[in-house]
Amino acid sequence: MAHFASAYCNINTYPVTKNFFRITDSYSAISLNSALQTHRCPKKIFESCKLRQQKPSIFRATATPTSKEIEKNPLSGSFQGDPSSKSKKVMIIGGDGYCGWATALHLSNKGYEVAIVDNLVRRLFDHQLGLESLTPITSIQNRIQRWKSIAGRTIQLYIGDICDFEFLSEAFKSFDPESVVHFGEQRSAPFSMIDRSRAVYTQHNNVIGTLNVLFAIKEFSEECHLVKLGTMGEYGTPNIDIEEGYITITHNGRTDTLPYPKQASSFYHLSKVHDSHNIAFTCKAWGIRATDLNQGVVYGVRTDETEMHEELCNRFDYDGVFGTALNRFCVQAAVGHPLTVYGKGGQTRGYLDIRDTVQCVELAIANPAKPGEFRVFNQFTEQFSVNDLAKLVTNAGKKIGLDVQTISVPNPRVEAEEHYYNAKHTKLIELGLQPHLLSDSLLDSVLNFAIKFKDRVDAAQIMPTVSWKKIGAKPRTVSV
Ligand code: NAD
Ligand code: USQ
Repeated sequence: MAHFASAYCNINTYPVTKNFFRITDSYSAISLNSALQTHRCPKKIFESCKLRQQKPSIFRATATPTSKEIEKNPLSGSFQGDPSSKSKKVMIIGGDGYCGWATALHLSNKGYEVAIVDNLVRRLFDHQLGLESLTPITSIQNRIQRWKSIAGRTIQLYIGDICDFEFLSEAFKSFDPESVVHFGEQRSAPFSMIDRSRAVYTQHNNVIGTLNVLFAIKEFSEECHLVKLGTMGEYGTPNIDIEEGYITITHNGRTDTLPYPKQASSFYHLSKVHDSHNIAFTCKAWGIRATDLNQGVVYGVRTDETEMHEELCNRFDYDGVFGTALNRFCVQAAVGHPLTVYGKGGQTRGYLDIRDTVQCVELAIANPAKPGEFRVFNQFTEQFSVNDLAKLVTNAGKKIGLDVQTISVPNPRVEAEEHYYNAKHTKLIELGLQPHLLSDSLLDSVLNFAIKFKDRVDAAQIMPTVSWKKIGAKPRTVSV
């Protein structure tokens, strides 16, 4: 089955175009070149995407630096390596993305041997849709070189698509990971609801990519622990407490512990449900060891490592397709745009600071699942409704002199706007997670960060443009 993404240009502002290309696998992105050239794709992305037409591309930096190299480095004092974990090899799929980049640096700083696997498709989506991170981000190659010059640590880089099993096999055989952290998916619910082609792309990319990772573990690294990023959205908003992965049910006098019911509410969230089922099945059938991290909505941008140099800066999305609630609200407050509460604003979700994302992943790796075990952790630290977030940002904004307004936007999604929500999240705390809770000072710092980059904000990207109900089979090429 071919998987593809439409390259129709910006759904908001670009003119209608007939350009369309398929991203099938690494070898057949023939019209990709012309599409990228037409839209003046930055050279780095263009070159990276061209690589998809070639045989698996494996970029490797030099070996881990010697202690002498680390000593010479002015920042080597910040290296927090733990000798017992130094030999641990961790492959980070999706390591050029928001959660993946922060995690790659964090684990490298902690002494893990890290390899990033990424096809850079996220940079391409931005280009196609005319979006840009609030923060300027440099190429993955520059990021890795900068990290080496600062921390003296090598991160290996494998550029390619995990839906291409030949590429993934080469990466596995060459790096031989002990843990794989899988962030490498199309992760935006609105993106998956733009049109049929984006829905198909999302489910193909995510489900087949994960299936390939499972096969690669079975074939090449049977002992390897899979740490897979799932989502709290798999559970939906049931009218009972949400457990961590499993629920014990007594029915007609018999009792069993079963996977917690899933009620996802976008084609993206549904792809995660299917991933979870495939992983659970292969744990049972092949003895794979896996941890599904059902993560809530992530906010913030700074981690200890990304702060070390501007070229290590993480991406920060604020647009209506990839931007998530709290990050969007901080940027909206910074530029004087009213906070966009969808519908009644009672939608409640779990949230966590990106510094806790990296901690949780580290804890999951350091305490692996047993062979055959399919573990599920709910990865968030606090619950908020959208109205709660709007109030918090309004108050924090006032303290730094911002006049923050809120508007109720007709909800572009189909979701409960007032509902019960109480999700358990104790397993990562039991493993040692020390949460960074959303305090005034933290909100101040995210707001000030947004203010620092406010000249880069494209106000036309703030309002939502993707409607769950209006999704159609027809390729979406223009704004609604
Ligand atoms: P992101 O879009 O910033 O990063 C994803 C990365 O994966 C990108 O660099 C992209 O190029 C890469 N990728 C996608 N498909 C690939 C493929 N087929 N082969 C190789 N690389 C591929 O997303 P993120 O915000 O960092 O999210 C990472 C993971 O965490 C996702 O699985 C997402 O579902 C999950 N998650 C994110 C959040 C959040 O708030 N950001 C919350 C819960 C769960
Ligand atoms: N929302 C608003 N206004 C906005 C943006 C969002 O009211 O301007 C509302 C949405 O309607 C939704 C809630 O805020 O009810 C969360 O939306 P979001 O865009 O912050 O997050 P979501 O689409 O759920 O997706 C994000 C990530 C995804 C991850 C998910 C975790 O993009 O990868 O899986 O958070 S969770 O929400 O727990 O499923």
